Amino acid sequence: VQDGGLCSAPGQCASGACCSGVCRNLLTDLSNCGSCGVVCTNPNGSTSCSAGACVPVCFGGSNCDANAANGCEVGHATSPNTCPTATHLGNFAGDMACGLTCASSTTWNLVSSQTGRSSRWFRARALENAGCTAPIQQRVRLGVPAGVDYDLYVYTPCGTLAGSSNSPAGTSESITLCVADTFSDNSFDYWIEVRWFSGGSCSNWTLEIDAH
Ligand SMILES: [Ca+2]
Ligand SMILES: [Ca+2]
Ligand SMILES: [Ca+2]
Repeated sequence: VQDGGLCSAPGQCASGACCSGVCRNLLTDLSNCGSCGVVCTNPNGSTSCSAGACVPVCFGGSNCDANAANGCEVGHATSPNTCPTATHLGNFAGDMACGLTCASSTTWNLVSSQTGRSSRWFRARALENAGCTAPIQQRVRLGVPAGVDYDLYVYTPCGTLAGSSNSPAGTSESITLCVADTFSDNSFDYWIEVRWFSGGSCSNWTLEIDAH
């Protein structure tokens, strides 16, 4: 019996195997690759069955579980949320000068740290706490593993770009936000986009927010 023909036992097939009553070529069949029932899939790229093994090609994802049959199961390109549904990380002090004596506070304090392997949205609020005349600042940094290119964008508010950082693959990104002090409350909200650009990695990016 030739491939695609009905069979009732493995020995009946001219080549390949008898899978669920049909002769299949286990060397090339995407739905029976290597053995009956092994399906080659890839949610982030393409795949093929070659010499009885699934061969995924990643695009916007990575194969991190050593299972070629499910392809590049970690997706980098697709974000689980959007600017309006960004994850709120908190309210953080932004005054460059703090306290009763208005001492300078030019050092940065790490106030939030996040990790991930896909594009992602966050938001936070920079607070003006001191009456001193000093800019309100916040710094956003993105650590990027080798082999993948993520870029960093900040918006105030959604849809209005306030800053971007677009370094090559494997290179960290950084954006400093600075608002001049006036007599009114200069606290401000900002939205952060971690956006995959190219490449892939099974290691996490690390997003860090520095405040004063
Ligand atoms: Ca996999
Ligand atoms: Ca980049
Ligand atoms: Ca003010």
